[in-house]
Amino acid sequence: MNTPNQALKQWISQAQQHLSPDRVVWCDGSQAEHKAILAGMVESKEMIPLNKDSYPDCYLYRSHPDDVARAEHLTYICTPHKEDAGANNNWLSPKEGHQRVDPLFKNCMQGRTMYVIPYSMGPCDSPYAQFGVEITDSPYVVANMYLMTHMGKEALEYIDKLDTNFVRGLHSTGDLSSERRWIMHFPDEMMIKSFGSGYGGNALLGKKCHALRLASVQAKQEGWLAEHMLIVGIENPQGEKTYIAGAFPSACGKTNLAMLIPPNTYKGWKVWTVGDDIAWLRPGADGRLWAINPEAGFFGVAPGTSQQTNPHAYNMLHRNAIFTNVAMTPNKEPWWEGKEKDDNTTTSLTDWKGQTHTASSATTAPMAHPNARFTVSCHNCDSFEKPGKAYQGVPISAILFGSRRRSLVPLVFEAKDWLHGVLTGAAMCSETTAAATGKVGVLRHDPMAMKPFCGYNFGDYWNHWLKVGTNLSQPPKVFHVNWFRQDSQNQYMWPGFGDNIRVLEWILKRCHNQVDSQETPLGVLPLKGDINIENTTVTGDTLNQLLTVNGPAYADHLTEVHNFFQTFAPRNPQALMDTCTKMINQLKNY
Ligand code: SAT
Ligand code: MN
Repeated sequence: MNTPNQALKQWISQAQQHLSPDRVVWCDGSQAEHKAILAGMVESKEMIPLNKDSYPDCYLYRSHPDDVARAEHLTYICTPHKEDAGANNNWLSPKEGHQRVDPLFKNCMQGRTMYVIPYSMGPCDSPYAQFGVEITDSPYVVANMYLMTHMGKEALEYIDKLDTNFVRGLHSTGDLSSERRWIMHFPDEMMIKSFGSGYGGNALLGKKCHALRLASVQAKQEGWLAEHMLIVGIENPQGEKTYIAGAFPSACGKTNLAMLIPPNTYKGWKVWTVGDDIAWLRPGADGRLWAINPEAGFFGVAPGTSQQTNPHAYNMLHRNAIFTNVAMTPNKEPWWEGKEKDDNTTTSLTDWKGQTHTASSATTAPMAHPNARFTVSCHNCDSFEKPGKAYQGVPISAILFGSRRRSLVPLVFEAKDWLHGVLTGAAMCSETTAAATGKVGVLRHDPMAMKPFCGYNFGDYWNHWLKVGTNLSQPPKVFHVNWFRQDSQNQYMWPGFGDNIRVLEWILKRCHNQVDSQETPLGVLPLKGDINIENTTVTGDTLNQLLTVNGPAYADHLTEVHNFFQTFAPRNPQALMDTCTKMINQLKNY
């Protein structure tokens, strides 16, 4: 393929010289190309075709066993000044960043194919689309980018006219050694260099690297926000749609919330899926915040996904899907923990590493990796709201911040105003999940669910959030939710999934000024009886517990949060510190 874009031409030719691939393939993004890539991987035994009848055009991919999640400790932001990356990021100077990875890339594609993937984040004709080109030697990446982005010929036509204004992403799986694995971001150069991992978040460079880490820096400069958020439209029985965006850490239910199906008693309610992972939010001329989903597919966590927990997701996985690190049944169907209700199948399964288990080799280890994933196009999803021509996005009425907290944090509360909302997001702590390498279940600070994804100093980030809000005449209301509270028997106290509509219903009523509430020092809480628990197993007593604010314990938590904010001094906003201090004092005696 040819391009009149001199900057692109030059970069590709430099890359080719440095990487020494056997051949270069420009991806056109056609279905025929996608099929051919998959067929090639079947031939080389990198992909296993799944059951043709029950899972047509579905494939299983098994990654290297040490390459199953994002590697946050190997992910760097390379800026001239360390303070611009902030204590929330690993930092190297751009010079050191390049020096660390460039030698690894030298001749790394000898004997391999170098794929050139032009892509757009957001529909190409959207005024908010951003373009990039990823170079990779991984056909798995090509196949996933086909599902996750708008890639190929059309994107290239836009890039042809862009001069240098596109992101350059260089990726090679290398030898997959975790000793030689780096994910480097160069915001000033709009460049990413990722070496040594084939895993989604590390290798599909349009996703976390471009659409969050680099885009967050660009958004700060241009007055918008690039966030780790789902976007949904909730339609009530009167046919009115209200859009909300929700920030939750990885593997905390964004996909489930984005595809929620209300219980039977919620007749006439419907949820439309706009996005499940990333939102680009811009102030509109009307003073509201407008959001687009820059992605074209879903890269979701498979374990736990079932006909009960997420019917839309479950249904969309039965055709044109790529499964990564799931288990497989003898008739070549994908399998994971929690797929079928009460299914305890562990024998005769082939686990995610390719080991087939018999009764005698039964093990308690999970058959699917806890971070096993599916990749599908958005168009597979029945509840997907298709973007229109020259797409400008949807107006956001509420922002949810959600963390995974077994104790302390109530089911829902509303922030008193934008400043308090920013504090609520910045104060988020959540238990770690299998989406990143490291221990699971450890409580850590995860402001706005952006700890792994904010491409610059959190202090500057919070200032930017405050600024964006003050420029909105109709800012979204901000809420905090926690679906994950547990009782003394470690049982979940809230049913979650489809029943979360009960909390969303209250949130919507708050957005439309249809329900009263009670003010507490933590925030605005529902009045007793305003969260509908009819036809659930939740008792009034449990709901009371879920909506109780433990003042002194919360004050302790916020004292720790205050210390955390302090680590971003002098860039942490004073207004945030003051509000936090005020809340601590009020909560102590509440
Ligand atoms: O692996 S990804 O980063 O793409 C998904 C996630 O962890 O949020
Ligand atoms: Mn995510």
